[in-house]
Amino acid sequence: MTGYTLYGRNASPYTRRTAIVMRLLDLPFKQVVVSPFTDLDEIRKVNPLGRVPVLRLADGTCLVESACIIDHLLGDHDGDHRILPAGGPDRRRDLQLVALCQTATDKGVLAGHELLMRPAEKRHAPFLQARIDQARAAMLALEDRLADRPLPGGTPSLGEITAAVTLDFLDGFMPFVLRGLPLPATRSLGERLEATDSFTAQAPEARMGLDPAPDLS
Ligand SMILES: N[C@@H](CCC(=O)N[C@@H](CS)C(=O)NCC(=O)O)C(=O)O
Repeated sequence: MTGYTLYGRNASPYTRRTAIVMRLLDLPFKQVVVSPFTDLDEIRKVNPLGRVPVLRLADGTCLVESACIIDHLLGDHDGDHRILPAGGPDRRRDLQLVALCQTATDKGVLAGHELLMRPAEKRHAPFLQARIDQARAAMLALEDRLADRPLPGGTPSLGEITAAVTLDFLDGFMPFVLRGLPLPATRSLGERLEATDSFTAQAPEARMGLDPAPDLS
C-alpha cells in the first residue's frame, strides 16, 4: 500500500489530472470526494488554503497544487519517464502543453465564477470577455502544438493528459468558452484518452453546463 489519500472531486480538472496520473503510475489511492463549494471545513483540515487537490502521504504530510503533487509523484514513481520526458526539448514541449492548459482552465474558472458568484447587475462584461478570450487563446495555442503530434499509442504524457482533461472540463462546465473554436487535434486526443480506463475511472461526477453564453453586450 502506498497510503495515498487524494482530496478532491473529478469535476475539479486539477484533481482529475492528478488522479489520472496516479492511475497511470499504478499507484493505489483513496479518494475523498470533497468540493470547496460544499466541504470547505473538511478541506481546510488538510489544506488551510481551502483548495483541492490535496495529496496526503502515508506519514500525514499534505501536498497542495496539482503541479507540485504531480512533480512529487513523478519524481518517486516515473523513473522510466513514461509520463514526462527526462529533459531536453521533449520535456520542455510537454510542460508547455501543461502551462497552456492550466491557463485555459484558470481563466475558464474565473469566467465561470464571474457568472456564478456575482449578481448579474454587478458583472463586469469587459472582465468576463477578457477571461474568455484568454482561455480561447490558450486553447488555440494548444491546438497549434498538438496539430502535428501523433496521437499517443501507449501511455499518454502529462501534457496530453492535461489537454484532454482541460477540454472535457471546459466543454462540460462552461461550453460558451470554446463555442465555435476549431480544435480538431485537441478533440481527437480527447476522444482517444477519454475512452481509456484511467480516464473513465475518474469521470467527472457532474457537469454544470453553464450555458447559454452570457450576454456580454
Ligand atoms: N493551481 C491549483 C488550482 C486548484 C484549484 O483552483 N482548485 C479549485 C477546485 S477546481 C479550488 O479548490 N478552488 C477553490 C479556491 O481556490 O478557493 C492547482 O493546480 O492545484
